[in-house]
Amino acid sequence: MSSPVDVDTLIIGSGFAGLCAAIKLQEAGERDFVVIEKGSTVGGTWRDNTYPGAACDVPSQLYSFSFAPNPDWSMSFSPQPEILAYLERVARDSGTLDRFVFDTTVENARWDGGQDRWLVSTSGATYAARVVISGAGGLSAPKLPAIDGIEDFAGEIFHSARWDHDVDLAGKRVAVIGTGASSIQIVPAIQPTVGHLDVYQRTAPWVIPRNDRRYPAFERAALRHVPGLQDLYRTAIYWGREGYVPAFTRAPKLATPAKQMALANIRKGISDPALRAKVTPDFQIGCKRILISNTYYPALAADNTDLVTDPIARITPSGIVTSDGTERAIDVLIVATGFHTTELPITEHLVGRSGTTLADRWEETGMSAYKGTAVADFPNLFFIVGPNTGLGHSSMVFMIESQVTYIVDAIRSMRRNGYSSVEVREDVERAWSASLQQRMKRTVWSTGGCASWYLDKHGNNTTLWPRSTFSFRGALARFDAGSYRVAATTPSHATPSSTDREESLA
Ligand code: N01
Repeated sequence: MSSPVDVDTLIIGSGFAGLCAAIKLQEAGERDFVVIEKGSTVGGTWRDNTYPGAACDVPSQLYSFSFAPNPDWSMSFSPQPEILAYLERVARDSGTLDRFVFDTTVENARWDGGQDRWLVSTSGATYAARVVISGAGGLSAPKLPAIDGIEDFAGEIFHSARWDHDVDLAGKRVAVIGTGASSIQIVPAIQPTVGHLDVYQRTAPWVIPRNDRRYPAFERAALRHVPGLQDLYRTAIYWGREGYVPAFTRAPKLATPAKQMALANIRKGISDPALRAKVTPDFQIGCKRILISNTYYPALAADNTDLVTDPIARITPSGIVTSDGTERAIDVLIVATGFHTTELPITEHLVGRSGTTLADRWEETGMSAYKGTAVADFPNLFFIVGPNTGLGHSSMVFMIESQVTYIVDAIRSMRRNGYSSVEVREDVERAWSASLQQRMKRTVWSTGGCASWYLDKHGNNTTLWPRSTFSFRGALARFDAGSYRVAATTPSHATPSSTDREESLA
């Protein structure tokens, strides 16, 4: 076997998270890194989700890197192709792409305590990395429903995140299972094309209007040329969104205006009282992700659409049978049933200091990580978009940038202080998680009367951040070595970064 490629930092994934880490490491003078990416290009979830109607439900002025503003967004909520093109451009302009290894999957990463290195085997080379950063993302592994007979379906079948563009839906009998964020974008996009559409709803979501608009040319020109204007947009959107936090975390009654908007959205889009009743949720708004659409309800009300609320009993080779015994024949089955969120798949491949995979450790305890970033027993491993970093109201890019600041500071601090490993103290991690779970008790996600993918099998919310995003940023502003067990560098690994070398020559 050939010897591993020595690298200082190995980043897994090249979506917003991995790309941000690469750019910020480079800016910090840390040039000895690789980015391992299973796909053929950057973009992560924005590369994989190409379904018709895919768009962001956070305004792009905020859902973009603070250090790479884009005055050319065509809409206030950008469509997926524009976001992907943005990420590709940012990656190209950053000058980091030569360190990206595409079409390569991380198969196993094992901590070698003797060397204070991660031994990372991939479908290509094997690497010995001082630090591993996982930007593998929370929405990367599609979840297929465990429905009897699904594997016997003889027509076309695909998940929303693996859209099969070779399948022509025109005139076909199509079923969509699920009514989450992906489905409510897909349904109105395909309803005018298909012959007949059955939408299988298990739980009705709350859907408020999407106040989207096209940016006229003069506004885009102003955003490009007027100094500070884009920052102003971003700041206004940020604080507008941040204003929703108390409604989720402390006082769900504050969401009453949103509920009124959602009910008005139903009345506007649907005239049939029976259908209105079917789509009206029976839990508190905010308990599940609040969705935004002006076109979803009209698409459900269209003549060629049926909303099916009887539970699915089984799938046959030619259709779907509901619990009342009705079989609806279909040609194409679209599965919009979400992702594995509370058991991040990458964790099956990460083996820590004590020889246990992170998946096994979390199987017992549920997901937890100090500051959503570091886990005891897994030295020199940092997560981006780790446990309890998700948001329902604002931009994940803000959270990603906060975590990357912390991680880059950790790496620089390791170098400056000669640490060969840093491992968060178990008591610190436990106290962090206990305090988050304590806060969770008052949130609408726990009290709102719904079951959601935010909650794990123990009933704990291990996905969302239950405070303001600026408090998250504050908590991650600097690497706090005191919360970690640190080990001193072995001489062979005491390599200064390029910047440190430059500083020491100055
Ligand atoms: O997945 P979901 P998604 N039988 O898990 C139903 C992000 N996102 O892909 O509610 C029948 O939300 C399930 O029913 P229930 C965003 O963070 C962002 O739509 O569990 N139905 C639900 O209706 C989002 O939250 C954008 O009862 C079954 C649906 O499938 C996340 O991705 C756009 C079932 C799954 O909804 C996931 O969204 C799209 C079964 N066995 C997505 N199993 C933006 O705009 C599941 N369901 C940024």
